[in-house]
Amino acid sequence: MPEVSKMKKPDVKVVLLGDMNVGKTSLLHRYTERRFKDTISTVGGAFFLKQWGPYNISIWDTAGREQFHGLGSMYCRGAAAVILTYDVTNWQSLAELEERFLSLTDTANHDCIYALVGNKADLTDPTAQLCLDSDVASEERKEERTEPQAPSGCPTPPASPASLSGTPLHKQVTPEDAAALYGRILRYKGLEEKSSLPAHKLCFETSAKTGYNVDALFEALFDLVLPSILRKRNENQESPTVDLEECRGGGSKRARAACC
Ligand SMILES: Nc1nc2c(ncn2[C@@H]2O[C@H](COP(=O)(O)OP(=O)(O)OP(=O)(O)O)[C@@H](O)[C@H]2O)c(=O)[nH]1
Ligand SMILES: [Mg+2]
Repeated sequence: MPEVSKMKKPDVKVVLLGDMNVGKTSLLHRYTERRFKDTISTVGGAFFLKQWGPYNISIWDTAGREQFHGLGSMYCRGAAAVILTYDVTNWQSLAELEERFLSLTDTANHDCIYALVGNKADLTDPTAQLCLDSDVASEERKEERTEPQAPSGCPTPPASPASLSGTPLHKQVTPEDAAALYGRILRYKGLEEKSSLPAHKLCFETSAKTGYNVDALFEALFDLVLPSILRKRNENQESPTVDLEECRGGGSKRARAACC
């Protein structure tokens, strides 16, 4: 386990929120591990620290199950961006964002950025079945080399109902539905549409399964939270915190052991 004092301090926090089964954990796996793997329903929450240039970004994956609902606002505290995730084949998962999850973001930063992400696009949209990310493609080719029977190119791993039947599933949520919800989120936050980022910059359709649009989502958000990072760093410079470890000097090891 890494020594706590050596862990990098996150500059900013990004939180994944949304109903159970929409694919939050799978999106995080796809982005951080470049693959789609089996998941189990998340308990509580977990975070991943991403180095983005000189900055450290913590990405929090939260549980969508109702029993963990109370934790949501705690995870959103101080968030610079929230990824509100739904499943494009499940209308209720979009409705839940407004009914159950939006109020949890009241604890986020006042200038928090809200992205709406419709995952599982591979089930409805042939273009999302194609793997466009060259990194993802090369990782998956590596995996294929260990499984000689797999076809070449960029297949979608384990078979889904859509890929089995060859017929795309019915898309229950359109980009227009997502854009309309984005407008309502701005109103809920008391923000003017004219002075906010437009819906097309913050509404994404993704596939954690094929990697479609996943890098584009995270990287667009990281670019957008840069002002938050710079502001926080400036604030820290203006009111620097005292490093107690340094002040303790030679006695620091004993003090840490006693404390923990
Ligand atoms: N076809 C397809 N299936 C997906 C995709 N993303 C996730 N899944 C599947 O959807 C199911 C749920 O995925 P998770 O990532 O565990 O969902 P979650 O939102 O983290 O769920 P909770 O942790 O319970 O809140 C799993 O069976 C995944 O394999 C996707 O992009 N396409
Ligand atoms: Mg999960």
